[in-house]
Amino acid sequence: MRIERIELYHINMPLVAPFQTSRWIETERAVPLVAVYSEGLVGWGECVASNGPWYSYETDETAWLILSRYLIPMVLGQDITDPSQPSRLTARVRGHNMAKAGLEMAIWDLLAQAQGVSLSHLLGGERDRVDVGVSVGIQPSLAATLATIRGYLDAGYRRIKIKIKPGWDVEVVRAIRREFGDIRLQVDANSAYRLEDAVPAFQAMDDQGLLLIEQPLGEDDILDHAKLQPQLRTPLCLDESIHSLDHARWALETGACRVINIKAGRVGGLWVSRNIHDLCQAQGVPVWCGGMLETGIGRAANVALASLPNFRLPGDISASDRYYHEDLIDPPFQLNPDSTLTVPAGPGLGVRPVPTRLEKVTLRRAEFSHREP
Ligand code: NPQ
Ligand code: MG
Repeated sequence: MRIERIELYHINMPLVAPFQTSRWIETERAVPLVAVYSEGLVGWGECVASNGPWYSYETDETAWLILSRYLIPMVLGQDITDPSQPSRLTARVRGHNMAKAGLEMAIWDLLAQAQGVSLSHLLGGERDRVDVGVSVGIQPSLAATLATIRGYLDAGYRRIKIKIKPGWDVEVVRAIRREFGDIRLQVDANSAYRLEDAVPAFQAMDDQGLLLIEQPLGEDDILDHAKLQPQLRTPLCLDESIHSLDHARWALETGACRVINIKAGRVGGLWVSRNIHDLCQAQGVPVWCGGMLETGIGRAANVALASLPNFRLPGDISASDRYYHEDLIDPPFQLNPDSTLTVPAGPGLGVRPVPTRLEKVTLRRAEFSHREP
């Protein structure tokens, strides 16, 4: 399929409540959306870069720049026939994985639509529903944390992840266990610890039956995680540290983790995500799908990705109303009673923005067309 025209939308969506991690707070979600046109079809992609360089160096503004100036010109006018092509066409750009992934998602949506198959099918997915959980931000108090978790359990979520930081960790986990017993529970530090603090902090939690401890150490670290993991029974899971298939291989070879969180945005797209999935599957290492507070567009891609067989732990892929009063898509994603989301069965992503809703949240728009040489 020849890529004829691309539109970028810079949107901003208010969150239902602020989301606080160990290191920053998100109150709204400003992201670039990508629409790719070919042969009368349109494919949609969401770029998950944050409003500020807190989770990674990418922001909505850097992604907009890199997409406009470099990535979009690399694919415009190209004839795309297989799903590894977007990654290869943009490989010359160093980093900026979220920008790459947003564009690639739109092209995969287009390719799947052209073949008349779902994105899940194109990826090699095998499930029609995926297990999901909810990620609970750091709350103002322990009582607020327990109340928030109770609300999500009542809503039907059967896996809880809490954000932790030094001083907000062991006691919170113990209190959750006292209140809710042996629910499926995991913690995410977003790299707030150093090795010397992490050893005592996580040894103190090692008897709490946690599913995993996510990214305790540096966002660019593998070596110290490899020193920490052997001192714990609980599996470590890397998130921020894994940006490529090589990073995943290094983490597994050094024993830095026993689980990997896959976010297509962080690793540069669905093609790399699937390769990391396959590597982990071959080595018996489970993966799960992370979340970046996506709108329905990015959420649909996450659900499709999580339908692959080695996604063996519940994803951070909550229903739309966990984050937004009104999603871009209609109907929004809703939680099934068994704590799953249904994988869209329609062609491509199986969802698209409602034009009037997109218009309401759009800050600016840009259009790129291929000029015949
Ligand atoms: C994580 N997500 O697993 C991330 C952190 C996170 C659901 O816990 C904008 C950009 C908002 C990046 C919110 C969850 C974000 C973001 C949260 C990353 O570490
Ligand atoms: Mg994380």
